[in-house]
Amino acid sequence: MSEQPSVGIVMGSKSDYEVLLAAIEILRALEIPHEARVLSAHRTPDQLFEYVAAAPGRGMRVIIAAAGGAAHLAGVIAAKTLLPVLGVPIVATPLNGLDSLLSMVQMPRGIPVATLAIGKPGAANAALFAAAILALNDAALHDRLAAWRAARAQEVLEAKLPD
Ligand code: RP5
Repeated sequence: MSEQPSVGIVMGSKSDYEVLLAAIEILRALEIPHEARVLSAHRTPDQLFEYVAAAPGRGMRVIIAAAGGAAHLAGVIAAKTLLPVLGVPIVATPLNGLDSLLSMVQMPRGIPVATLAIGKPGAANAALFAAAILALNDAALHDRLAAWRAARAQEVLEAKLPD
């Protein structure tokens, strides 16, 4: 998107991208300007700090951070910004995402990360949570979010089961 991004999606590796597509598709559907970057707390800490420091000045209002394994990305971002940070734990090791979840969710008091579910459901909900935050000050987005929710409810009501 060419517009200044309101939501920044940061993932620890390109291998996380498929999961983050669940977030990107929802941000697109809700017409929320966003961008996605690969930056790692462990592999590119200096570049990560630069990105986070520049984010508010670039119009960013929420950061979604996704990582697997020893998933310190969201916590490190939260340590460097007052923007809300939404964490998405990724399945990346034989521990099936429990490692990522616990690494993200057990933040020390004072540095919050709002941690979502492991994998694609968490990625989708991170996008919806970001939308809810932005909708507090954007009536048109609020209406798009309400319509999105209503459409999902309609899908449930219209679900056809096999005979
Ligand atoms: C984490 O390590 C990444 O977020 C990814 O989930 C995991 C594996 O990364 P790769 O080895 O696939 O680059 O930092």
